Amino acid sequence: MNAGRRLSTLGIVLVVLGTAGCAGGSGAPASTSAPPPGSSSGISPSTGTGTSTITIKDFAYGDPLTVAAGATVTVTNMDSAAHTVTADEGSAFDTEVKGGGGTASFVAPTKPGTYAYHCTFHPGMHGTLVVK
Ligand SMILES: [Cu+2]
Repeated sequence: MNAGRRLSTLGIVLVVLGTAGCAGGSGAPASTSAPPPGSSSGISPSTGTGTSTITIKDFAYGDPLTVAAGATVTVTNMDSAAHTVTADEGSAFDTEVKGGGGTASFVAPTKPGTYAYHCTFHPGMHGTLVVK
């Protein structure tokens, strides 16, 4: 009898968990957004792991992006104006991205480090690419 009660309690808990998992959506904090399998625990920037994409919007690059050495980084430009992703130092990378949803890609440096970059058209635009 006790066992039966325990099982039914477990069932309710599972149902509740399942409902909560499926109900994510409009503005929920989504504390349980399942990370992709194999992603290492530890520092996980808000930009997320796995996708190496810089989205330019409102003349801003968004949060710093962390990528693996030599990874291909895709840049999407949601502004109407064209932008570039140009490394501040040397010629680590330099890509122009046309406006209106244009995309471009570049290969991240193979040397780990933090790379600041900017837009050659708009000197006020700055971003950070972290290579590890
Ligand atoms: Cu720009």
